[in-house]
Amino acid sequence: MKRIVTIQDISCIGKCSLTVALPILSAMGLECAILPTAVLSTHTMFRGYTFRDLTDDLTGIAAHWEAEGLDFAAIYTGYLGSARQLEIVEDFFARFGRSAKIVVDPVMADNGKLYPGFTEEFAARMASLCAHADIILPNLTEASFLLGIPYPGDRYTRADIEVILRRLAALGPRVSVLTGVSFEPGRLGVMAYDREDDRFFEYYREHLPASFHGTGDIFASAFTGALSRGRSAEEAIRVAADYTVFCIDLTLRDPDHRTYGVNFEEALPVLCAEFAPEKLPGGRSSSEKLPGRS
Ligand code: PXL
Repeated sequence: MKRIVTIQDISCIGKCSLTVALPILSAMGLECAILPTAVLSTHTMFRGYTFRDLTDDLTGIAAHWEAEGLDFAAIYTGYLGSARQLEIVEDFFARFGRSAKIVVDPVMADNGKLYPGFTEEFAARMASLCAHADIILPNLTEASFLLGIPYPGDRYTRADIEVILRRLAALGPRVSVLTGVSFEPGRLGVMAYDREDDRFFEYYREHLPASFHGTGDIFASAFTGALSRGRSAEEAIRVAADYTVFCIDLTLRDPDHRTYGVNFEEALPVLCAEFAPEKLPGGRSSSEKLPGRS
């Protein structure tokens, strides 16, 4: 089994960051180590959240793992809370990045605005972190802050998006995956650019009439999982977009749904099935009942 590590916060309530990454990556058949950057009572869209900064623990944890000779097939970073944490993560890439695919989700903004606590200076530092990544996964707002350009809102053409993707590629990553792109009413999706192959690819689904926190983390987790299980970046985008849309759809079907995050839990069996072993012990197929159940 491959081991990967994800570096982001624990929002105790909120269905985002580590509380979605860990279950999703486990369901996809990956050992998922975690490097928690902070513990918050909720994600930052609630008012009055608590915040325990774990910056001082990160280097010691990394040094212990290095002393143990541990390595990772992939390193996946999400929400990082300060410029100091970006520096520590850069050091982590230097220690463990040689044999690992590095996926950076530059979590910091959405809908044209930075999340609470983030600054344009932080965004510029995040752009430097992206230089070390194999793949980056910004939404359109984050891409604008990374590049220091105005957020285009919904007034853009395919040519504009191609320019943005080429400029993201110039930061350094091989593949830039831009989420939340729409060229047609009712359709929303992802457009990506592979710098080495000089190739664009894209995938769109129906635009469901709601927006929830944590869906970017769900997409990034499922994407990193699919990539780590051997799928190409293009296939991983499909897996991740289909799973994310399924989670949103399930959520909207429940009139009593939570407002702070989506129902990714009841959608997990879809991912489990997609990545199930061909044969279970005793020659059972993965669709059969567990041993011992009648
Ligand atoms: O979903 C991204 C995210 C992760 N972690 C924290 C957040 C957010 C988005 O608001 O507040 C703490």
